Amino acid sequence: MSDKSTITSLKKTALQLRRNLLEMIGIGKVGHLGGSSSLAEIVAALYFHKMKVNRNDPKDGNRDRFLLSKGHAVLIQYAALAELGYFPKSEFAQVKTLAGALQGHPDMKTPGIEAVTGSLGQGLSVGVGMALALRLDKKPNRVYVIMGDGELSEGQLWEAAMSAWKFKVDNLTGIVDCNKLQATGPTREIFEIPDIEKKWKAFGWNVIKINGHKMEEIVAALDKAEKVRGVPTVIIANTVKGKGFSFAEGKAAFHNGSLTEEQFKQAQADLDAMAAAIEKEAAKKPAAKKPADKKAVNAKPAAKKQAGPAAKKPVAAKPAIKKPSGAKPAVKKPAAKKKG
Ligand SMILES: Cc1ncc(C[n+]2csc(CCOP(=O)(O)OP(=O)(O)O)c2C)c(N)n1
Repeated sequence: MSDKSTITSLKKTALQLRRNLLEMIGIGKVGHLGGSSSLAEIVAALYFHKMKVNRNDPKDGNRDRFLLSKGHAVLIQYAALAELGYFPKSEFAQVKTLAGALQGHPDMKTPGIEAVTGSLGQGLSVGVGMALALRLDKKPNRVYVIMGDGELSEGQLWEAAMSAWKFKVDNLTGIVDCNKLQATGPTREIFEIPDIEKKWKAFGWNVIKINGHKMEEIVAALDKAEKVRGVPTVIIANTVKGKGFSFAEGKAAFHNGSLTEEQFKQAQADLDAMAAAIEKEAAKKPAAKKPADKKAVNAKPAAKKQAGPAAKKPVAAKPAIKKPSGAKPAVKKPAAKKKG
């Protein structure tokens, strides 16, 4: 469990990422606001809490890997990489132009970008390969792959899912940004996958379902995933496309839209309101603990029958390397450099 100050700090970081996002999108420029903002909390938790990253060296051999398979949402990754100091925020002014270092989709020329992604369905394959390579190198690092729920209709992704189970790739965590919208409309209308959880389980994965905007749930899920041995874990994060921007929430039009001056001002006001809500929540005293419900404590969980690979139970392992807790964004110790 992370303490309240860590959670508050991470919520503030997510807010800052949204502010960076807004700065990049600006007025009258086309940008992926929707699928970027649905990821703000998850990206904040990964880069500023969970992942081992080196602020002084984006290519540190002992870093964890972040792959944005839904590469069109790269603005939220740029928002985080700039906060880490991998490039100056002045780059935001020329985002998505050939003049700058920040392309419209992830490009390995940008410090902190691990792979070219954006052709949907490919990131998990890259991630499985990286995770296997880390294992061969006997490194304790993890790979995180973020996918979209619309992206799940790509066949290559399921080949990678099968191989991750087959090769027991437990140093990889998949995250599905389940915002229920694609570029042009609801995922259920364009290519419905009725029960995403069952699908991943059938492919042998350990599945954790969370609210992808609740920082406590994100951090807890990432911690749990890290401890599972023998099978890969996927976190299915229930999110809202456009989260944080009142006029864009749940609207496919802001998948890759532009903002009017009025919408830009509204967006700033929305983020100011979010900041105030975070402060208010932080100032709240913890609620008194309710006495435990005897029935619930004594109830036995119903036995589950599963067939195929899903029947394999993930095994919780000893906690991995202890991470420093605290409110500070994860300033990681520069790890010892390895040649090659
Ligand atoms: C192989 C491939 N097909 C089509 C596209 C065009 N495209 C870009 S974003 C997108 C929708 C993705 O939906 P989802 O994965 O749910 O992303 P999110 O809604 O979270 O942004 C599509 C079809 C693409 N980038 N790659």
